[in-house]
Amino acid sequence: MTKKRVFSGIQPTGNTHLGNYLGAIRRWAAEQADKTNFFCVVDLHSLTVPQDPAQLRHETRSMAALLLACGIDPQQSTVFIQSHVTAHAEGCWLLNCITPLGWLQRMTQFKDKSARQESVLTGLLDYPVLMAGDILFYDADEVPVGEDQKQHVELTRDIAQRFNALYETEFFVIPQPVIAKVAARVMGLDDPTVKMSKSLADKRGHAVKLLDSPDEILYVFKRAVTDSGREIRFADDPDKAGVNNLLGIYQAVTGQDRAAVEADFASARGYGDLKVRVAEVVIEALRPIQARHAELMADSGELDHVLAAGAARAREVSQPKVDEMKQIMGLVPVHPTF
Ligand code: ATP
Ligand code: LTN
Repeated sequence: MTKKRVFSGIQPTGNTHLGNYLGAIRRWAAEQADKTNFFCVVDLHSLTVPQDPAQLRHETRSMAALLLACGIDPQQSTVFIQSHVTAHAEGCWLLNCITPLGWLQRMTQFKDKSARQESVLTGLLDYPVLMAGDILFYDADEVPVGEDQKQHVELTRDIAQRFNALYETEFFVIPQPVIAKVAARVMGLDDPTVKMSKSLADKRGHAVKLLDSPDEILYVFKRAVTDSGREIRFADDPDKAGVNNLLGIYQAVTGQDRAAVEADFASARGYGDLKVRVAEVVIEALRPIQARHAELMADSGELDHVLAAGAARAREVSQPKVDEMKQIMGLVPVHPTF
């Protein structure tokens, strides 16, 4: 049986938070063994909003180190930096030329992010086309992402189907989004009605960042917004969004089912206890990740080697796909003898 192909990406914009870990990275690591995996630090996507060059360079390496620290194994998965593989930018242009503008203008993330910017860059609008290329140039069957990226994967399917229809081919594999059942949408601790987000994580109290100190994690959880009640159980009630979010984090970290989680808190004395207990399990889960991250960042050799090998493997897969796509679209290939 051929293995399923998996592609996913994460932006190196710093502030990697618990939502990114529980909704994405941890699952990539947990499910890598039986699949052919490509995990990409999508630095080109980060350029769609203004970045400080030195910081972007640092965050890109730090993000790659974090993927390894979270258990992604370079023996089982190809880990690479998007800009190291030119097929992504080259192929994105080709996809741009078959993607209707209206499809991009409708994207929720574009509407949200552009509303927050004074000046909106063209790249921000084009962001989902670059992402479609990431997925399609690897013939990915599955794209494990958080709930917020589902629309982009659906757009990827539309772009692939449009290409296949226009050129009467089955060239592109039509990928499926794979969304977690637990922690698909970790909410902000300061406001449980918005998703925990890197772009809001500079505000203290919004997110638990994977590299935060134990003291900071405890501080942020202790200040988490809840409600005026005392009952600690999952509830289908928007007023309970804060408690649901804390219980959901606890559930995802401990791997228990809902009933076991509620039983753990049966004798708790109010929300104060809940917050401290959630903080404790998160601190313990992040401790080994932080230690391994520090080790990888202190000695760049291992990381550089993994990333160079990852880029070489990623090129082997994606460049022939983009070259074939150019031919299908009518571009003249370089003559092989010159
Ligand atoms: P931003 O909100 O600034 O766009 P982000 O927090 O969504 O950034 P990304 O790098 O875009 O971070 O996302 C990496 C992965 O984490 C994606 O698969 C995304 O779906 C997932 N993810 C992001 N936020 C959450 C969240 N709050 N809960 C669960 N998964 C999330
Ligand atoms: N847009 C995604 C990151 C991303 C991605 C991808 C995810 C870029 N390319 C390809 C899955 C597959 C995000 O913001 N989380």
